Amino acid sequence: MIKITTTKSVYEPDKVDVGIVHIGLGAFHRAHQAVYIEKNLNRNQGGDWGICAVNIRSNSQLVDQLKANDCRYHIAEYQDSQQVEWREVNAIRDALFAGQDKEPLFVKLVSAKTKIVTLTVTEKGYYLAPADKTLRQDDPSIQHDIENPNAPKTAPGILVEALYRRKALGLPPFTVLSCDNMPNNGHLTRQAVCGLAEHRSKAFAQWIYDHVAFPSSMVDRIVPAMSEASHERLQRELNCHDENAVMCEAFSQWVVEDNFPQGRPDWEHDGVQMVKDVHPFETMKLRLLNGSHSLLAYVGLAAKYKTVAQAVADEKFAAFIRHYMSFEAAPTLDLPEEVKVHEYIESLISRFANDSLQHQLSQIAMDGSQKIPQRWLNGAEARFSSDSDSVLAATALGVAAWLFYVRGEDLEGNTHKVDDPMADVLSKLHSRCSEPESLVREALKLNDIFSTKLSQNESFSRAVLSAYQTLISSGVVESLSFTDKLSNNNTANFGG
Ligand code: CS2
Repeated sequence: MIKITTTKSVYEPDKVDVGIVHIGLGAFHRAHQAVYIEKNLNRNQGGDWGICAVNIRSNSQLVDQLKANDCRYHIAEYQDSQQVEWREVNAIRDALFAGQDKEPLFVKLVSAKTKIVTLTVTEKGYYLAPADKTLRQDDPSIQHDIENPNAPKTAPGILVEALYRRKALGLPPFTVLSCDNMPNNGHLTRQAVCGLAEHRSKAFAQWIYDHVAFPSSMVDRIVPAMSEASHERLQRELNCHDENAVMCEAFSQWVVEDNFPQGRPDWEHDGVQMVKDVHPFETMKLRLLNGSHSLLAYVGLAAKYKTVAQAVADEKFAAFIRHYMSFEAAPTLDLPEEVKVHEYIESLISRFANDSLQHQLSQIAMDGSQKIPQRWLNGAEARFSSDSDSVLAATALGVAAWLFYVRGEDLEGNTHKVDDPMADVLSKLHSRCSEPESLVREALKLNDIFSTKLSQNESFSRAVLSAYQTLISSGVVESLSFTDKLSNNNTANFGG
């Protein structure tokens, strides 16, 4: 029998003021940030830090559904298939769909009560070139925002216009907190916002630079997209009839740079780690957790696995990501003092094994061009800078499997959709280069993804080519066999 613990909201939702506007109302926001705010409001019996959650592009249906229920919903936090915490959440006090008409959103953003704007718009929502993280001025949506600054479409454009209006009204700026999986996400958000603001005037961009705080944060909780199957499961196991419910793992972590000039919730009492420097936490999580996720996604899909739990249940895959984390990624990290990397790695493997989550590999495989630089390539580059002859077989296999995945067709001729802003470029690459040699050579020249340093590294190119050839000619099992050989040699040298 499954053990269910129930946690209720204990404050009066009507007594909560909205101090945070959140852009990107998806499952992750509802199961992560909103839960921290819920704990805060529960502990303080309400307060000024309720959330107005907004979608700017898609999913107006979720906004309507939430509003129909006074924005109250539930989270099912699965420790494993036997234990779940069922939590009521009232932290989202208002929801908005700002599709064509952004004015109601600007009313919120320009309110004196709004002190913080948080973002989960995914990597591509910042419009930064994946490899060098400069604003993609030539992107049609950014072009639109440059030409129509008062009616922007993108998140950076919305922030620029809102800050412009606040400045004109003599209101202090809000703090902008990115909650997306990017290294230095605060700095990158500022880069996108200031890069766009420069088109209004250099002086305004400088004002943002000088007066707006963009703290960085590391977010962590595995929250698969909700599917019909997960809703049915919640109905069956928890008798849940909440169409806005979200299911996730029990683990949750949020590390936030403590830089909020307009004030912030007293989050440190709700399990949020408020720190001076988030960078060591971000790179650790991105390269170890997300890096392994992406490896499991591309190599796992090539092996016909569907979920993360299925893939890590295969010993060869567990050995593969253990090898990647221990010998390829961990040595590149400047770890937070309190972290014992060996324990962190093992805890990730057991989190991945949580089979209640049904976390689809195809979900993780989305937007690879935007993800792999910070997950695999920055670490690889760091390794090559300190030792140009490094052997990064797992990373090379990841790149090869990604390259194979973006072909959109497996070896048996079954097709799948490649959901990626660079899908067209990648598909044309495959049509142009039918031979592995030219394909790998041309792929590594995509400097939106691969830095020149990496693409010019001979041993890396050779490793990717050899991994690609093995993958397509001998299959996944043979591709993974290198971990047996290498781990035996390496175990003795790894201190953990
Ligand atoms: C995943 C992440 O979809 C993905 O790319 O790697 O969403 C991952 O589940 C979270 O970052 C975990 O904190």
